[in-house]
Amino acid sequence: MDRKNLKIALVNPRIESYSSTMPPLGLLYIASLLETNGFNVRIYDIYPYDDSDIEALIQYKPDVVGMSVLTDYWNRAKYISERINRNLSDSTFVIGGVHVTALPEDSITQLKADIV
Ligand code: B12
Repeated sequence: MDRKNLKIALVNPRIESYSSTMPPLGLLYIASLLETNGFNVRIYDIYPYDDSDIEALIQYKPDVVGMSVLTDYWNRAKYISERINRNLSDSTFVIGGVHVTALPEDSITQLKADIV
């Protein structure tokens, strides 16, 4: 498949905290590298209080979903990953970030991801 036709969505499972108003820099680094190499990337910095951003992600039908997980984000990440697994079963689901780097086996099992 042509790189430009591969739809990649990067997901930040945002929670409410004073510093969570910052953009997710780690995901943005990944997005910039992918764009430089010709890939089509969208960032979903998911609003914590309703599911409209999750619905938009599902409607987009990405080929690859990459979600970043800090420990503080765990419950929200679990909720979003359940929606991804239920509605985007054909997408490759990749997880990364501080929490899953520390606990890769537990994370890939609990979030039912394809790649950690
Ligand atoms: C700078 C920093 C901040 C800044 C900027 C964060 C931002 N907007 O990205 C501010 C002050 C805003 C901040 C806030 C918070 N932070 Co902070 N922060 C850091 C710090 C010092 C460096 C992070 C960084 O920029 N790393 C460099 C980038 C490149 O790494 P990265 O984001 O992890 O992403 C890379 C990889 O992890 C990986 N990756 C990440 N996601 C994904 C996803 C996929 C699919 C893949 C394949 C790879 C991948 O690839 C990325 C590129 O290389 C670290 C401590 C440290 N020394 O690492 C703490 C740290 C990450 N923060 C931490 C915490 C708890 C928070 C807050 C939740 C605090 C709070 N309660 O509000 C918030 C979260 C807000 C947010 N949106 O991120 C903890 C996380 C602990 C944990 N177990 O999860 C850390 C480890 C500090 C600590 N020791 O407690 N933080």
